[in-house]
Amino acid sequence: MVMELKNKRVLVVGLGKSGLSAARFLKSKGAKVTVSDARPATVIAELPTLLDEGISVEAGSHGLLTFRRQDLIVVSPGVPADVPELKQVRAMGMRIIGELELGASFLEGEVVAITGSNGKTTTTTLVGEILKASGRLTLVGGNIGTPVTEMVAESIKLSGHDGQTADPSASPQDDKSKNTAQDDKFKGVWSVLEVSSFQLETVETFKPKIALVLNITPDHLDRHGSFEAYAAAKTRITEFQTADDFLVLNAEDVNTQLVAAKTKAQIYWFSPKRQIKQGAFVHGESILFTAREGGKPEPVMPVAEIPLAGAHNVENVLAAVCAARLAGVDAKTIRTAVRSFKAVEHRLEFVRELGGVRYFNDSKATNVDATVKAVESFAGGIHLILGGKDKDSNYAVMGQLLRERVKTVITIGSAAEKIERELAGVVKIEAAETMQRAVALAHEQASAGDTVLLAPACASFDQFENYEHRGRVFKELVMALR
Ligand code: UMA
Repeated sequence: MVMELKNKRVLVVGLGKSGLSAARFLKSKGAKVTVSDARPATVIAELPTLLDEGISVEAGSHGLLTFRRQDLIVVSPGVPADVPELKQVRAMGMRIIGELELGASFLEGEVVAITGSNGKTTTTTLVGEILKASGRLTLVGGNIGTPVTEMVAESIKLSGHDGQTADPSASPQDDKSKNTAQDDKFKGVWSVLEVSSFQLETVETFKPKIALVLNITPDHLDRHGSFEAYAAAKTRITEFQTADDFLVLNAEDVNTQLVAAKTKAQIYWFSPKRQIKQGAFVHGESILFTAREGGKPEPVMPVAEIPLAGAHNVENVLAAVCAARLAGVDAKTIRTAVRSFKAVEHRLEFVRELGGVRYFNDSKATNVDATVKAVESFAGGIHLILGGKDKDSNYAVMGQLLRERVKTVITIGSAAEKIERELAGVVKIEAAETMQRAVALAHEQASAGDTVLLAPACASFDQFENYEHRGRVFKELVMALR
């Protein structure tokens, strides 16, 4: 259902990437737009341009009066639900949605939505690559970096529509028949969206054709308050799905199994360990897919052809295989696209080899589980850079694994002291404070055959703009080593 926005008073809260895109999108739909950002006006570079565009800006703090005057509020993902002004207007019955909800309700075509504590970006990129390789008109965005409201215009253009939302009950097969007069390969527009718990918290109709929950392990506990609340936010990916939709879940992750109880969608499972009745799994050396319970498994590709390091990437590929088969892509195209897939920047990205030491950048490992997966990707001899901004995480749970595989932990950032306390006696620890010192220390300590791994288990915001910035700084320092 298309949201009527013309002449509506809409407030956008937060003026980062999402807020900026949402504000411009709303303006283009004829809304009277105000944005409110807690940062002072002097540091908001876009402020003069926004004013020129006819968008009002409140900066420095959020004003209750501004919030009360609206017909609709659109929040950026990074704005917590318990901001006092939001709490007050919510209690008054004000409609509050997120940028994902706003953008997705205007997207043309079908949506594949991917969430999980780890692997989201790799799987989103991979599904996007497979759909593109199959000839489908494919857009990729969401938490991965492109706000959904920024994708809307392109989805409308690609669909050849005039901006009217397509029949939401149409299946991919219907799309195919609708377009037979055009290029045979045309099967409608597909938007592949990485979606975070922050974005899912504020959905009210979001209904992906295919939803994937890769895994649910502790993350963002500082924002959600508890693991249960975090898992509940992730579960909302399937809340509005119906029996015509598909939900892909990890058979080896007990927390995604709980999502199964909450869905009306058709469930497909994936597992690297056991045969699955409906979904994708590893059998011997191969990945197989079973389209329906009782059906014959079809071979998709040998596991050895996956060009990404780490057992977790086998799971990501299995999830992508499910999504792609459900979108109607044949096994041969999937195999070719996976084989030519390159590791995504900052996800277990190989940087260089120097003196027999291999350097890997996994700056996207912003929680403990991601770090565990990164460490598990190497047999031993690891010099691990840990630290950054803590998210109420428990680092002690890594103790056994680090004892087995890590030679030195090198700490950086504001979480360093907590990490050192929780891992004391487990493994040799060196305090470096800065990334520059950490890379120098790692270089000093590592010998031929070792691995230096940045997989910090923390957010980056104490010392860097974001995890990409942290990863780039690490890579530059590594490339400068002689
Ligand atoms: N702000 C307020 N009031 C508040 C809190 C924040 O005004 O109470 C303002 C800040 O001053 C700032 C703005 O809000 O100006 C930031 O908004 P934001 O944090 O939502 O950041 P965006 O730039 O809009 O980026 C968001 C996602 N960020 C977060 O979820 C924190 C990006 O995901 C996403 O790529 C982008 O939208 C486009 O969709 C990043 C992320 O870290 C990569 N995601 C988390 C993760 O992957 O773990 C969930």
